Amino acid sequence: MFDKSRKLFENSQGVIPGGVNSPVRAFRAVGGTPIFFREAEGAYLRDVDGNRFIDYVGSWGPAILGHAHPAVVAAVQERAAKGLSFGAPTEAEFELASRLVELLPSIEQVRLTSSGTEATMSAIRLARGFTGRNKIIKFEGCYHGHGDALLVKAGSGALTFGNPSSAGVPPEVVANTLVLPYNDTDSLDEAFRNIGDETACVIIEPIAGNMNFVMPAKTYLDFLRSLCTKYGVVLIFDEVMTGFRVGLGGAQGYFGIKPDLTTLGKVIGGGMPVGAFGGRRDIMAHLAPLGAVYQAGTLSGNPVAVAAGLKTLELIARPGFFEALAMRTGDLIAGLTDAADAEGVPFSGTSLGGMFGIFFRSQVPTDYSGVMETDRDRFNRFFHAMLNRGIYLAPSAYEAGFVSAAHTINDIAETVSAARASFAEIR
Ligand code: KE4
Repeated sequence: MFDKSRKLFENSQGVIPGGVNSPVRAFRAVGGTPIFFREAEGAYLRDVDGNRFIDYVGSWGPAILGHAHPAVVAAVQERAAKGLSFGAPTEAEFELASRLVELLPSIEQVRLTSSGTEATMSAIRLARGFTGRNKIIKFEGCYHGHGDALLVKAGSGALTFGNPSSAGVPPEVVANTLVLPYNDTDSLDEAFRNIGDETACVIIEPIAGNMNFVMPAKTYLDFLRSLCTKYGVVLIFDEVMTGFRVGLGGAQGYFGIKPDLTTLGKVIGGGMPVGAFGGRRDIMAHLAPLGAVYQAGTLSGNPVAVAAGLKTLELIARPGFFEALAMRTGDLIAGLTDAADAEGVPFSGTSLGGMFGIFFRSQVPTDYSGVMETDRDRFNRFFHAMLNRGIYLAPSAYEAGFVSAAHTINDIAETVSAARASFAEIR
């Protein structure tokens, strides 16, 4: 079933570390051999062995329209024929910036990058330059890309600063990064009382999609917003994953909370390399060439990538798009939950817009410790049972899942049927 993937994986490990260009693709969490894909269309992936899968990864979020949407492909082809990159301003990046400003009221100005990591790394440098402060706060279970200051694990005590979570990150680089429990107001209150005046920014996933799918309490985010305002701390919503995925207004629109800066990626590139960070004009004014905070990128605002992003944003802004997507995703979660119940497997699921989480645990977790209580071994067996039935889930128990506008009612039914058999297999 996966012979060619196995052979390709063996070969690629000779020239690419671990055979992959991003660790989560290596199937280390779930075991087995990563699947090498040849092509994709709509809700379906086709691997090098010719197997077809219904895709619930969607390139980790970007494929919200489904793969190879004809209008997006045409926009890319048309733009590419006029030149791939100029390293100079183009009208298209002005259009994309204008569209982001129009869609997210908290964004008065925005700068484009080529990845989410660049966006978050730049946003933190900007917050530090704007406030003149060095400390930053992030949360356990949240991931913001592989920028050094954010590769940090919680310190031993509640208020002890982080230690590197990766080799190659000097301790002094994360000595100013405090890691707090997610969705916990007491630790937030204590931290701000102790270091609020020295803190440049808080960066948070307003819905945590990197410890599966964890929705914080609105009161928690409201409290965070009020503390940042009180202490002059820049509130950064990292919406690289949630932006234009949970709704047209992102998580900030869903919760009705205005961050000072927002980072974006994934959907805004429609599958091509685009990231962005933006927000209050008075903060963005500190960016070079206007201000003293340096930030740059050869391919930032690349016209071909921007063309894919512009067309994607145009199509998802159509009336009823997110209502239909949310309904389809909700149908998936309801079907999976019924199937698990029927087989007596402890399971729970939740979703918002086109993003979902599934847990081998009876209740949906509300924080990192709750996620750690889920039955990871059972998830891994379920992952492979579904893979063998033509369903491609995220290869980790700690990742969110994604539905596209191309997923049909029949795709959901096929997925639920495969899940029923898979739950029976792993019971
Ligand atoms: P990139 O540098 O991978 O474009 O974006 C980093 C990033 C920043 N912020 C959030 C909230 C993110 O989810 C991400 C990247 N997400 C992962 C999926 N968990 C990308 C997959 C991968 O690392 O290969």
